[in-house]
Amino acid sequence: MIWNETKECMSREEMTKLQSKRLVKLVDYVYHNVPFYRKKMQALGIIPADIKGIEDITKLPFTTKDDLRDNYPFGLFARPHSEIVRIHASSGTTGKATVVGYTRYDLEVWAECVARCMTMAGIGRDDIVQVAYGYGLFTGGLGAHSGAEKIGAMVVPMSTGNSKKLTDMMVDFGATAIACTPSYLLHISEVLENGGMLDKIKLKSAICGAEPWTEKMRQEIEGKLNITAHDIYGLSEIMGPGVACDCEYHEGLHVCEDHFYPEIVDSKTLEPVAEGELGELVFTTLTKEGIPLIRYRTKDLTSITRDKCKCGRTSARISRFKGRSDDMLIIRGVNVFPSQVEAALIDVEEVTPHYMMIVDRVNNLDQLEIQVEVDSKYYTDEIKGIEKLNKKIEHVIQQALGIKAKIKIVEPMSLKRSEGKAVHVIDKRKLV
Ligand code: DLL
Repeated sequence: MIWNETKECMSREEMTKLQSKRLVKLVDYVYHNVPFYRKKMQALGIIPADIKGIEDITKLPFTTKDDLRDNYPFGLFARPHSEIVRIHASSGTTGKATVVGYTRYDLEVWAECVARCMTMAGIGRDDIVQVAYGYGLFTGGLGAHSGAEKIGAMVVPMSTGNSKKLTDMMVDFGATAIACTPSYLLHISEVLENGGMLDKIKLKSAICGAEPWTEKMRQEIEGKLNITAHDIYGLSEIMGPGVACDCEYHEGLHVCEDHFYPEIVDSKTLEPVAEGELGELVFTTLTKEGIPLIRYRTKDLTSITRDKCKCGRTSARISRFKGRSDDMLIIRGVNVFPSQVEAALIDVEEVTPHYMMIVDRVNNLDQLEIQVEVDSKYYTDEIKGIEKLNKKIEHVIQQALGIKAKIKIVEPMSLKRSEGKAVHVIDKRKLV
């Protein structure tokens, strides 16, 4: 099959029928192969025969990250070890890692889903793709790698760790596509710019994900590198990268919903919300063999639409992520997402989109300091008009967040660059 010439074009009715068929099979499968689900269903008084189609999904219990941790490492696996051919794990900053296992079939489905995403990003077999997500237990590297191989592209498995080598090879090999986190791509663009290499690259497309980023940041990256940048989403519990991706219209991410059934629920009541409303994304893996999950709560906040996209694809689309419910900071009673700071700073010409938020509590009052890096074009020993710039950013941030923040302008390239998922927050309130 030639991947860059196919589109997923099932009608909604056909898709619902397929999802129903797969859900019925899945429920029977987990009931008989995963004691955790059997017990959960028994506690709710449900047997597999009660689930007759996708409309019955709300009868089923939710699964959380804690359930994976409580069953660490292999307790939720549905197949014996002899059939599991790969393990990945997400590190997690707290608690035990969550471990996932793939059968050979799971790896095939994964490669196919990533191949679909790459196709959406305009990448095909004539492309040279640098994969600059980390290889290893993190799903980014090997996930993107197998999708790029599936479409027949020439894959350069860079991983992370050496930006100079990456940019040199980008030029020498004539790489036409790159897969990495958006914050890393922003850093790569700086390395290219500082090395005077921007006009030597042949890059045309990037497929970025693994962390929240704003539409403005996407456009900023496109402008800096003269490419199209696409948003790819996924999580290790469900599969890895390739669960969803945006097409050339960038109006939401198309979900591979024949394999991963999406729901959006209110994270407090756990009731489904209406189409177009913001809520927590929940996934049921419709075809996974190794570690099938039912109604897995991702904690990612988004909305969904099932309207046909301008590109012709009929698959459900989720909106760009606002962040995770557990990334949300409550500062002086106001809900704040780091992505709001990113969006606000992109409008300020004199600074870069690199920032660090430091939250502390002084005399029982929350304090927010935002360190912002001045753009090298505007940097002098004593940045000219620093007070004026400070005031300007203070104002922009207050407008965006609804609270005041202390702004600290720092020198170009002084904030730490990340090669994987960027860290934008230090919450000292949690450290005491
Ligand atoms: O980050 C898988 C991945 C790798 C996705 C490469 C895309 C590209 P985890 O380490 O398990 O897996 O982290 C999953 O990262 O629940 C989201 O909170 C966040 N995330 C992933 N992609 C996006 C995205 C990988 N495009 C967690 N936008 C998810 C916003 C994202 N957040």
